[in-house]
Parts: sequence; structure tokens; C-alpha cells
Amino acid sequence: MTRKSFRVAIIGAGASGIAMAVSLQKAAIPFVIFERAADVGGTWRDNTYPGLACDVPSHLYRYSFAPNPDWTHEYSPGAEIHRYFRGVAETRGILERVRFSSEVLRIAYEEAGEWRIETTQGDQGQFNAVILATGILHKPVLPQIEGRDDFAGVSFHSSKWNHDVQLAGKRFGIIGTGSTATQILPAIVDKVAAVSLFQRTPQWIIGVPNNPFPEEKKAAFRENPEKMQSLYEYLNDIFNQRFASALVGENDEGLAEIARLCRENLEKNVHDPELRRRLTPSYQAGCKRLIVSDKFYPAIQRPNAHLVDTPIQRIEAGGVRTKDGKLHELDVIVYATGFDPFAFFRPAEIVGPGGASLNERWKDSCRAYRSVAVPGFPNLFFVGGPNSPIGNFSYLRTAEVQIGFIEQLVAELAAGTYKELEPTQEATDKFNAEITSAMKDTVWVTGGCTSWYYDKQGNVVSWPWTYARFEAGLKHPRLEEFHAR
Ligand code: N01
Repeated sequence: MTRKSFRVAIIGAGASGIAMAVSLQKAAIPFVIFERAADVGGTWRDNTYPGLACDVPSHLYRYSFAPNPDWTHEYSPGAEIHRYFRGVAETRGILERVRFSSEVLRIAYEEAGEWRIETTQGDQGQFNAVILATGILHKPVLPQIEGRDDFAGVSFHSSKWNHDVQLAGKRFGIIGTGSTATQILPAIVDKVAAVSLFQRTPQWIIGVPNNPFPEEKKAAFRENPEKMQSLYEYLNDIFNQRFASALVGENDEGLAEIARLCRENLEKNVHDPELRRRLTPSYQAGCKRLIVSDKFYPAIQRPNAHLVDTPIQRIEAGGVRTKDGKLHELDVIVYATGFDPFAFFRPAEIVGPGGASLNERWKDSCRAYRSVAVPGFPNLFFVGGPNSPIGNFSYLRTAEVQIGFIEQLVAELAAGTYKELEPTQEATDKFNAEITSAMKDTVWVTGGCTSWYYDKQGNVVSWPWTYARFEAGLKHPRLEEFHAR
């Protein structure tokens, strides 16, 4: 039985916020969702760049509770994924629980089991628990390159694509060679006059084709949902289990196989030895987040595509000047320069008991208890918090594992068994010491690269053990690791 007037605030109506809402709804726990934008969908609403698709297979990148027989492709396009999330929110009655255009500004502890929330719409009152489902890659990073504001053409970050810009006849520059840039280049190369790709570091790319699902296949999924389930389990085994364990030093053969497939892809598909040399990374495959594309190598070899690997000197009115003195004249610059994975709930402010600021505590490094909670901040939980498994896995499964754990804690609060639950400092410190020690054996550290996985203090954002260990660790809360009062 839920305590009278008990209610939860979920921050964010993206993929994880929607799943959290579905879980609370099932448990009959009242909640409100605050969403800064005017629509649900998070990253799949914000990103609309040409070529946007998910690099985790569609039949894995879906909620466990909402299989979808109608995915059009093995790796479905971004707009379709956005429709999927919106559809789930709509059919499950979540949409009407969302307060749109309500960016959370402040979450402040007032008294035992009571947090007050203030949004751009004003004071929203008190909530007994707060769940931050604010996503991991939502704060765009623009590069610190001299003269960025001097550019006379149009420029924008990849996550804020300017659809007013016509592609035809334009000279595009793309800065960056991550998952985003490697999706944009093939999508625009045949539509623009020319495109220059500014590469600071080459990427390992695994060449997986993206086939459409024929109608018969979709019909078979519809008639036999268990086929979708076994595909989900199969893909989960490959991506979230085997691939994940290769990255954390638990499957050396798997890691070697990934390296072999990437090298083979490069050698088979890039014909000019000099271009091949320039596209060959010097680090271990898997160290940076692996790129999945069978379109990038053909695209970079189109006559109007230019790989620029001389470092950038500055940006000028006419384009990008490289350190060899050459001006690459451009009409449009796309910054495919990534995101800050340590932004979490910020720029909102979180003020805990005694005025403790989580923003201050997490200024240089974000540390949490098992990726879901923080000592000193009772009844405040994270979906996708620090050290969640990040990589080429399904984030949706990760979110669901955390949601299952959080839901059990919130149910205790809702039932009135406890007013407050907060992880102990001791359990959190022990967990983080183990993380630091285990991280040394992961490919992110041993692989000889730098990446967006690192924070200012050299800590890696991801999970250093197998995915199975992540699932087991969050199956049931260990109340002995909490202050329960
Ligand atoms: O960003 P990135 P992204 N001068 O950080 C370069 C997810 N995602 O948007 O490698 C020159 O990977 C930087 O160079 P370097 C996925 O998790 C998923 O592509 O640091 N270059 C790098 O090449 C992914 O990992 C999908 O030397 C500069 C690039 O910019 C994450 O989002 C699709 C620079 C940034 O690459 C981020 O991917 C797309 C500078 N000053 C994205 N600063 C799916 O399919 C940075 N760079 C699910």
C-alpha cells in the first residue's frame, strides 16, 4: 500500500525516464515527470542529423517490455527510434504525466523524505523521492579552436543540425571522426559540392551492413513474438555479454577478434595505401567506442570527399586553416565533437541536507554508489549515473537494470517502511576503490588511446567488470549498505 500523498519526481522524459515511469506506474506509485523540452525522446529528439541511426541493433535497442516487430532496419534510423519511444509513452499513458517545457533548475532537500523542485515554470512543490533520468550524452561540446566565432558561413554542433541549410552546392567541413561524424559523412557526401573531414585521431571501424527487414520477417515477428525474444537474447549475449567482457579484460580472444575484423574492414575497403595509412589508428580496437559502419570507407573515397589530418590551426571567415598554412574554404562547419558525459543533471543545482551541493561534490569527478545513488543525498536516485556500463551495449537494458533496483527502494519508501534511504559512505568508497582498481585492466586504459570516457582526474566513466556482474549487483538492494531510517 502506498503511503498517502507519497509522490516521486522523475527528471527527464527520454528513454530512461519513460521506462522509469512505466515501472512506477506498474507498482502504482504516483509520479510526475519534468521535461525541459516540448516532446519526449531525449537524445533521439535532439539529434536529427542526416544519417542518424543507432549502432546497437534495433531488436536489442528496445525496452524488454515493448518488443517491436516493425523495425524497418537491423539498425534503425533515429526518427524511427524517436517514434518508438513516443509510442510507448503514448500507449502506456505516460505522456499525460509529463510536465513539458519545465527545465529543472533546483532540487533542494527540505526535511526528512521531502525534496522541493523548482523549474523554469516556478515552484513545483515537494516530492518524497527524486529520480534523475537526465541521460548521459546531452551536453554538446564545442572545440576550443581559435577563431570559431570568425567563421562567415553557417556552423552548428551535430546535435543541433540546422535544417535550413541546403546541402546542394555547399562545401561542408566536419570536425571529428566519432560515431556521429562517420554517420553524417556518408549521408551527405553525394548531396553536397564537397566535404572535408577534419580528423584528429583515426578510428577503428567494424563494417556491419544495415539491411532492411523484409515484410515477411516483420510478419513472422508479429505472429511469433518469441522469435523477437530469442533474437533479443542472442543480441544481448553478443553485445552486452561477450563484447562487454572483451573490453574489460575478461575475453582476450574476443578483443583480438574485434581488432582483426576492424583491420580486415580497413584493408578490404580502403584501396589507396596512403589513405589507408592515414586512416589506421595506433591504439587497440575497442579503446575508443567502436564505430559501426559499412558506409564510411566508401564515402571518404568519393571524389568530393577530403580527409584532412593536418592539425587545425584556427577557424577564419573563409573556413578552416590547418597548421601547414592551407585554408580549407567552407560554407558550413559541423562540429561533430561529442558530448560531456559528466554533465548528468547539470546545469540544475542539487542541494542536500545541511546545504551540501552535489554540483560542488562532483566538480572534478562524479562518484556514486553502484551507479544509482550518492551518500548524503537520501531518496535521490540515478538512472545512468556514474560508472553505468557505457560502450557498444544497449543502454536501455542498462537503464532497466537500474530501474528495477531503484523501484525496489522506492517501493519501501512508498510503503512507509522507511522515510529515507541513503547509501553509506563506507559502501560507496569500497565500491569506488574496487572500480579504480579494476579499471586498470580494461581496454579503455590499456588500449593506448584517449577518449570522452575520461574525467578531469583520469577516472573512466564506464563499468570495469562484466555486464553479468552489473546485473547481479543491482538485482536486489542490500539494505546493510544503506542508512535506512
Ligand atoms: O563524439 P565523440 P560523437 N579538434 O566524442 C574530435 C554516441 N553516439 O558525437 O578522437 C579536432 O566520439 C575527436 O577527436 P579525438 C556514442 O556513444 C551513438 O561522434 O578526441 N577534433 C573525435 O573524433 C558515441 O561514442 C550513436 O582526437 C576534435 C570527435 O571530435 C558518442 O555518442 C551515434 C576536437 C568527437 O567524437 C559520441 O559520439 C552517434 C578538436 N578540438 C553518437 N575536439 C549511435 O548510433 C574533439 N574532436 C547510438
